[in-house]
Formats: sequence, C-alpha cells, structure tokens
Amino acid sequence: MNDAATAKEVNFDGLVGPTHNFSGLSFGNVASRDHGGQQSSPRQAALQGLAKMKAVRRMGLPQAVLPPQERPHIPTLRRLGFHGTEAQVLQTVAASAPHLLSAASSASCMWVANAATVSPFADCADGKTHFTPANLMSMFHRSIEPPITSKILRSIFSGDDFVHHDPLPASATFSDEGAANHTRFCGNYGEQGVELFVYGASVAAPEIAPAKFPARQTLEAFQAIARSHGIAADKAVFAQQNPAAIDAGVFHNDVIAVGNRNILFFHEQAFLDSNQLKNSLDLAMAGQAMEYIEVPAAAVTLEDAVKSYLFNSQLLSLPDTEGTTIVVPLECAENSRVKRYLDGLEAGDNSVKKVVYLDLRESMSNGGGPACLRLRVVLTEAQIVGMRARVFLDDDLELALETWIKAHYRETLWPQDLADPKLLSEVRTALDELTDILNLGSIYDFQA
Ligand code: SUG
Repeated sequence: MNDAATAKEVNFDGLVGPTHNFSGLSFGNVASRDHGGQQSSPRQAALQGLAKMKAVRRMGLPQAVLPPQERPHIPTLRRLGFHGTEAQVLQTVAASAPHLLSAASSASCMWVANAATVSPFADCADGKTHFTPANLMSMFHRSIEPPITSKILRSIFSGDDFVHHDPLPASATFSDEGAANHTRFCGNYGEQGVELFVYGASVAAPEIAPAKFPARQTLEAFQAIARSHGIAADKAVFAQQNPAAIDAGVFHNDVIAVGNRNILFFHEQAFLDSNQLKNSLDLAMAGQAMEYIEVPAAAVTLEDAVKSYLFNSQLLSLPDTEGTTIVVPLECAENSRVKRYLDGLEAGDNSVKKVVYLDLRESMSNGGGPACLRLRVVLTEAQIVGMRARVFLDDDLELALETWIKAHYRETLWPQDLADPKLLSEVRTALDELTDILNLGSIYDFQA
C-alpha cells in the first residue's frame, strides 16, 4: 500500500520539442498572437526549459521530465487528405494549407500543465492516483496531443497504483485543458486534500461567458473528471473564471492564479466570485487554515498579469526551509509594477519568503510560463524508486539531455522551415535517441 507519509509532489516538466516555433495558433492567447510568424530558437527554448528543471532540482526538490511528441505529425496530415510520400505530404500541405502544417508541427505538448488532470491517491475513493489526459479540443493544433500523451503517461506511471482514464469526449460540452485549471490544497502532500476545478464556461449557465475569446474549460468536463477520479463531494470545489479575465487574455486559470498546500495566490479579478470561492475552500479544508494572497488590480492590472505571467509561477515548499519560494518568469522583473509587488511580497507578512526569476523567453513568447511547463504528480518514495522509465533528473541525466539538445536542435527556425523534409528526419533521429535515454520503449508512431 502507499506509504503516504513519504509522499512528495514531483514536478514533471515538458521537454521542449525540436520544432518549437511561433505560428500564432492560439486565438485568445495574446503572446501567441503577438509572436506569430517570428523566428524561434528551438535550441534555446529547450535549454531554457532544462535550466528551469535544473534550478528546481538544485533547490532540493525531485524533478522529472516528460518527452516531447513527434512533429510534424504526418499521420494527422494524412487524416486530412494529404497523400504521397512523406516529402510530398510536406510539400503539398506547405503550398496549399501552411496553417495546417503549422498545426501539425507545433511543439505545444511542452506545456504539460495541459497534458492531464491528476488527482493524488489520497484524494481518490480507491486510494489510487488518477490521470485523465485533456482532450484539448478547443485548439486544433493541441487536439493532436491526447493519444500520445495518454501513451506516455501510461508508460511512465505504470502498475496498480495508477488509474488512467480516456480523455473526455471531444465535444464543446466537455472541453478540457487539464491541470492548468486545477489546483489542489492540502496539509502534507500525502494527506487528503481539496481539489479546486476552475472553468471558463458551462452548458448549465451559458449566459456567463467571455465575449471575445473562447473559454477553454467547461464545468461539465470537470464534473465528469471529479466523478471518475472519485473525489469526495465535500472535497471538490468548482469555481468560474471571471469572463472579463478571459477576454483580457487569461486563456487558462493558471495565468491568473496558483496554489500550493494551503496557499492561494491570485488576482482580484481572476474569479467570478472570489468571496464565494474562499468560503467554499475554507469549508472544504475543514478547519485547516487557508492563506489567501489576493493581488489588487490597483497594484497589478490584468494586463500586467497577462504580460508578465506573475501568476504563472511555481510556489515551492523547499525541504528544511520555512516558507515558500516563488519561481516567476524574468518578464516579472521588467514590469515595474509587478517587480514592486514582488519586492513587497518577499519582504511582507506572508509565507512567500523568496522570489526566483528565470529566463523562459522562448516559451513565454507562445504564452507558456513556468507553471505551464510542469505537471504536478504526488508520488511516494516507493513509487519513485519503482519507476521503470529514467525520467528523474540526476547529474547524468541532466548532462545527457543537454548533450542531446545540443546535438539535435536547430539554433533557429522560421514557420516556413517546417516544410523541410530534413527537419522531419532530424526530429525522428533525435526522438529515437531520446526514448533510449529515458528508457521509454517505443512510444512514437514512427517507431511502430
Ligand atoms: O495552448 N500556446 C499554448 C500555451 C499553453 C500555456 N499553458 C498554460 N497556460 N498552462 C496554448 O495556447 C501557441 C503555439 C503557437 O502559436 O505557435 C500555443 O499553443
């Protein structure tokens, strides 16, 4: 049985794939729109992501990695009617429908906060950890991810302690974007916690919805997930995003709020009704005090929050340390209001004692900050030790990944370069080697 007392929360970070590029694919994500068509650096993107993993590991926390997917995804292009040899498929789609080539080539699976909703064993009726891969049906380029995500999660989290559900039906009613809209509050990670499910819209009350940009998570999706994960009714809290926040570019709740243990750090305008949310959380926590750090719009505007990604941060409880460390993107130091707020937070009367700024510019330019790049999974010592895949960072794996990135990734990439058949073979060579490094077996279509 699970040795709950040894349970730790592990950050699994998505390794940025070799086709990282800026194609302006995500309507409602202002960074994606603003950088569409620009030149990217896949190598820098992957190294920046790896540097974050190393930094968190240096803080004394376990850190693991999830592999990227195969892109361009030729099977998707064939499904869309492109035929011939792989080189012909690439050539035809580039000439006739370049937006489809971009979609089939996006490295978007790096934002693993959207990979799945994960409920730790202590919250689930059967005492097992439950995974539901997100269907990501609201953006075509992301809807390609779930089958392989599912395969990867099943391969890494294998055995009787883990339950893997299928993604929800790919219908607008069940639009699901995973952990980016899900937060868990608890005392120690191995104890039963409270799960907060935040949604942008619902079929039940369609009149409360954003006017400009899409709501990417529904209430109905999260109700289904809470049911199938076996979350007790009095430990599941559902709250709606403020539609005005979505219209300001908050396409996932993790762009405007983040939680860890008993802390909720959020913007005043994040939720439709913050007071009701706080009351529900207090009740569900049953006597365990919550710490609410609510940032007023007078200090940091919604626009500042979306530009700086202040809330797309990681709140980390470091071993043998009092208080919490917050990892934020470098952009937070470049906005004077956000910087002033963080300086005050660090010095103030609350649990956040230290701010760490990290350079994740390549991912940020597509709307992905520190929190987007990680999926949190609570694991016991025995589960960590028993893992067959080599996904936990140590000195050797860090070096192997760095060497691998430097050997296989291009320094620069334009969206037009996605049609280059050489890129496809570079990607496959790289991923083939990666499955060996990570001891994953064959997970990609091209390996079948
Ligand atoms: O789904 N961007 C991603 C960013 C996801 C961020 N995740 C969280 N907030 N958890 C998205 O919008 C842009 C790709 C492009 O435009 O090339 C993109 O897919």
